[in-house]
Formats: sequence, C-alpha cells, structure tokens
Amino acid sequence: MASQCGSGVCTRINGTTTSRCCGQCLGGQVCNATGGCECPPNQVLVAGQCRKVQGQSCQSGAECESANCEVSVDGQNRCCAAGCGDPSASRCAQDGAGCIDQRGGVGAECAVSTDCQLGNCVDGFCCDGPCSNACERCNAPGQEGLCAADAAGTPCNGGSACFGRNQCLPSVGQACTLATGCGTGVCIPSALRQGDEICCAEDCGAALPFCSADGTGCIACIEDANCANGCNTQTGQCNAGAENGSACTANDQCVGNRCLVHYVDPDDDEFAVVGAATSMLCAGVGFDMAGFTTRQPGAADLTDCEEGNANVFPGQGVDFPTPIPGRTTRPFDYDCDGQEASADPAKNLIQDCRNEALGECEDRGKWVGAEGVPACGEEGQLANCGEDSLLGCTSFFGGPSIRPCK
Ligand SMILES: [Ca+2]
Ligand SMILES: [Ca+2]
Ligand SMILES: [Ca+2]
Repeated sequence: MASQCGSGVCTRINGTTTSRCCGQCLGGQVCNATGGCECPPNQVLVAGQCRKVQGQSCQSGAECESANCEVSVDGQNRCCAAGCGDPSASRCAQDGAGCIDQRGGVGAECAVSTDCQLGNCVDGFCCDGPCSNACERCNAPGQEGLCAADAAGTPCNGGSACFGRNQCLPSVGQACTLATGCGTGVCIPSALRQGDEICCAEDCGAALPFCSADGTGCIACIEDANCANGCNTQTGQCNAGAENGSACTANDQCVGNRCLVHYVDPDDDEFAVVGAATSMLCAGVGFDMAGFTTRQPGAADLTDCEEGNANVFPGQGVDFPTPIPGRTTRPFDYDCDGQEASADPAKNLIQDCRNEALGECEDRGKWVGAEGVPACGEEGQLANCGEDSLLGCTSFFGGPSIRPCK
C-alpha cells in the first residue's frame, strides 16, 4: 500500500505478486526486485529513456535504441539496426539485425529493373548483366538470369542475323560494310560492286568480279560496260562475241576471239591480188570466209596471178591442156611461177630411154617423133620409157597426145 511507504510509491514487481516501495522511476523504468529502477526486459536506457532493442515491435523510431523503426520481413514494425527505406525494396530482418533486399536476385522474374537487386530486368528475368547488346538474351531456357547469345540466325536489325553476342551481321545477299563485314559470305569491296557492298557467298575474283544480286555467286557483269559485247543482266554473263564472218574491230568482239584482216578473193582460191579491198571480220580457227582470204598478197608466191579464175594460183599442182581463158602472156602459167611447163618432168623432154643422165628409166623423156616436145596445149607423139628384161630401159606404147602445162 502506498501509505506503507514513507517515500516513493508501492509498486508491484513485474512478474511477481510482491510489491515494494520504490523511488520515483523515470523514463519508462520500473521498480526492480531490490527496490531500484530499471528498464523493462529487452529495453535499454539511453539518455534517461528506455528504448527497445533490435527486433522489438515498435510504433516509431523514438522507441528504439537504434532510432530505426522499420517494416520487417514479417510485416511488423520492428526496431532495426539500420534504416531500410522503401519496404518494397528492403525490409528489416525479424531479429532487427539489418535490412534484407526484397528485390529479385539473378534469375528472378521481374517487370522493371528496380525489381532486381542488380538493376537488370531483361526479357522478364533479373539478369547478371545489362545484356543490352545486340543478339543477347537473358531468358534462354535453363539459363534464365544469365546473359547469353541469341540463337544463331535470329533476325536482328532489320534483315541481319545473329552470329553470337553483339554480332548482328548481314547474311549472304544483304548489304554490308567493309568495316563490319558479313556474318556469312564475303563483303565485296565497292570497287567491284560500284558502291554497293554485298555479302557474297563467294570471294569473287578478277575473272568474275561481281556478286549476283542475291549474293549466291560471282558473275561476270552487271552492265554493258563490263563486257566487250554487252552484258546479259539476267544471267550476269557477257554476251558471246559476234559470229565468224561478222565485221569487227577487236578480237574480243568475236566468238572465236579472232578479228582478222580479210582480202577480197573473188575466185575464192585463197590468193588475193596486191591492192585487194580489205575488211575486218571475225574468223575462228578453221573458218574460211567465202570470197575472202586472210593470206596477205605481195610476194609472187602469195599473190593470185589471175584473179577471177580459181584454177590459177601460186602452187597450183595440176596441168591443164588448154590455155587460161583471156590470157595472152604465158597462157599456160596456171601456177603463177612465170613458167609454162608440165607437172611431169618427163613431159618436158624428148625421149632418150638409154640416156642415164636424164634420171631413172621412166623419167627419160616422153615425146618422140619429128615434132619433138610440143608447145603447151599442142599435140605430139607420147611414149613411155620402161624396163625390159632383155632390152633394159626401152620405149613402149607411143601415141598422139596434147601436152598439158601449168
Ligand atoms: Ca583469187
Ligand atoms: Ca586465181
Ligand atoms: Ca607455171
């Protein structure tokens, strides 16, 4: 009873049925078993006031030894060793020892970057890095939260494709730059593509210097200027050269790659006359243009001595029994050598079958009789020398004959 205490107050001791006389206890202290004042359990005296230790429920920071009354992970407000800030991001541990980050760790699902401890919400998962380069993802199945490369070939950057982390590169057929190159194919330099680099499946060289529009292969041309005879822009191949016999000015204009001077040869015996008109014509190997010859006239053995008569030309090897029509000078000179004689040497000789100085038996002359060797085209008596077992080289079978010449 208070009246029993000379001074102070009669106070029941916490947790007992005993009351004692205590002095005036201040700052939230209570009377203890020895009649002194002390703070209740789990409280400590700070600057004359009892304060709750970490982990105790609280209403405000003023109640707490640490001055921090924070939302705890169990939803209660508890005295906390530190200020935890926004409870959606950080809450105090139940024992008050410190704050616990409430944001997601690597691999946790997230909506915004503030959902994640590392601040990287990528593809719906808290990611181990910013993962912001091209061709990177953070939601690869089984690797959620780990920044990984997009699957090879994944489209990126409008027409390009992924070839590894931060490797968004053009594929075959797509425009490229020499600096960054291609994911597949070869970026053909502008010098070969006239300003439009393209990823080409092949590394085009000098022979086929251009890449097809779809990038699948090398082609010879993209415009007429690339070819001697124009470009087939559908196929990318140069047009074939002109047919043999066509007019030309250079070899590469011709299908056979031969553009030759042709001399007019009206009798087509392949010999022309000096001063014959000329034309440049395509001529493949073995090609013979009618009415022309490629043999240059000049020397006697290269010049037609009777243009217009195909039987008369240098090297003619056949005798004729009649003169060259219209010819008054050396009318039998069919081979243009300036001579009139028979192709068979024996037909240029009086027969003398026993004269070994004239050669072999059958070469010892063929003309017999008083006329001797007839003029070319004239008739004489012809015989042959031949070997006889009894007589030796002797004459056989005489008869009239025209002496043919060339
Ligand atoms: Ca001729
Ligand atoms: Ca001739
Ligand atoms: Ca002759």
